[in-house]
Amino acid sequence: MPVSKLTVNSDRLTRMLFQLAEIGKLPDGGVSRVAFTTDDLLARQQVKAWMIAAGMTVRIDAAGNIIGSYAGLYDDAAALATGSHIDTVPVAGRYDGCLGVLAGIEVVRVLHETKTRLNHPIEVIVFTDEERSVLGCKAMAGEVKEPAEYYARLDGSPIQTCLETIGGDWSQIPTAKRDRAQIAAFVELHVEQGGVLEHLGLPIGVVDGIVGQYRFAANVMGRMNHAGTTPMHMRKDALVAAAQMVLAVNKIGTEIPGDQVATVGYLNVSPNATNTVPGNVDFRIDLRDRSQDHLELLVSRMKDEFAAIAIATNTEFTLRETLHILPTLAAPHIKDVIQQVSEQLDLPYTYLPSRAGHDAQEIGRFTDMGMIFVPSAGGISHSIDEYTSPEHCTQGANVLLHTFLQLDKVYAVDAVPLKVRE
Ligand code: HGY
Ligand code: MN
Ligand code: MN
Repeated sequence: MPVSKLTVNSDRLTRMLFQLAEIGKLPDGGVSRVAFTTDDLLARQQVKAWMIAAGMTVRIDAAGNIIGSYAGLYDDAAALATGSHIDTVPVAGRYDGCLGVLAGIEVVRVLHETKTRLNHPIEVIVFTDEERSVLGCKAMAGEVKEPAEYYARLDGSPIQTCLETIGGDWSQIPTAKRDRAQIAAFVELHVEQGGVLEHLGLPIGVVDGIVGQYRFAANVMGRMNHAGTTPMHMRKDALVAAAQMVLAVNKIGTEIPGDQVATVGYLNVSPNATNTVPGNVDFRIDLRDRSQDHLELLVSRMKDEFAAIAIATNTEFTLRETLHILPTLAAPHIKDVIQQVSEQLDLPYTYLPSRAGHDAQEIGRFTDMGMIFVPSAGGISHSIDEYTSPEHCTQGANVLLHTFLQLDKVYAVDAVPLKVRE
C-alpha cells in the first residue's frame, strides 16, 4: 500500500484508550493514576506490552521514561520521536497524555503491519510524572538541576524510591539526557484541554508554542486558638490571611493587563476545626503565561501582595518554588508540515498556543518540537468529564502518522544503511 494511503486503525486506538482507562478507574467513570502509584505501574506494564506488540524494543532510562523504538533503514540516524504521559491528576479523564502515547504506538503498529520502514528510527516515549514534577522530560532535556528533595512527593516519599519502583535510578539521572543527534524531531499529539477548536468547529490545532509556568507551595503561619475566647483583634488567623492571598492571586490573573492565568487549586487548613482559629494553612499556586518576563512580573507582584497581607493579618508566610518551566516555541518547519498534512487529509485546522504544559515543552529545549491538538468536548480536562470523540482521536493520529512520513524526508540521513530490513 502506498504510504500516502496509510491510516491508523481507529477501533484499535479507541480500544487501547478505553482499556488503559480501566487501570485506575474511579467509581464515577473517571481515572486516577498518579505517578508512581500501583495503577501507574500497572499502566506502564500494559503500555510496554503494546509497544512490543507493535514491533518496538523497549527500554527504561534513569528517569523512568519508557522508550519504545522502531528501527529505521538507517540504524544510526537520529530518531523521529513522539509520546506524552500516562500519569494523571488525582481525578482525571482518559485522554490527557494517554492519547499521545497510544496514538504513537498505533502509528508504529501500522508501519509494522505494512512492513513500512522509514529512514529514521521512530520512538514512542512515556514520560515520567508529567502532571506534577515533569521529571521525565526535564531529565531527557538535561534540566534536572534541583536536589532530590525538590522532587519529593506530596506524601513525603523520596524521589529515589519512587524512581526505583518504575525502573529508574536517581543517581543516574544525568544519563537520561539526550540531544539532537539522538532525536531529530519530537511531535506530540494531545487533547487541547481548552475550548478553542470546539468553538471554531475545527478538528486539528497546530500549536504555535507552549506557555511557561511557575508553581509555588505557600505556608501561612498564624496562631491556633480558641474560637470563643480569642477576641478578634488578638487573633493571628492563618486562614483569613490565606484567603486574602488566594484572592490576591486571582486579582493578579484578572487585573494585570495580559492573558496570563493564575490559580490556587490546593489548600489545606490546620487544625481544620470549627471552633479553633486556624494556626496554619498550606496552599499551592499555578501561574502561566507565554512570556517569561511577564511571568516574573506576576511572581514579583504576588510576593509583594503576600507580604502586605501578612503584615495586615499579623501572620507570617513562606513561599517555595515547586516548578518552573520556560515557554517553548514550536519549530516553524514542523508547524508547516502539520499544516500541509492537515490540508492533504482534508482536515481544517487553526494555529493556537498551548496554555497547558506538556512534555514537548522540555524536549523542545534540545531538538525541534511540534504539537498537534484535537478538540476537547466543552473545553474540559483534568476532570472525569474530559472527552474527545473517536473520530477526532483518529484524525489526530492520522495527522501524526503522515507528519512522521513527511519529516522522514525533511530530515536527511547521511548515514549509510547498515543493513536492508526484510
Ligand atoms: O498542568 C498542565 O498544564 C498539564 O496538564 N500537566
Ligand atoms: Mn497532558
Ligand atoms: Mn494534565
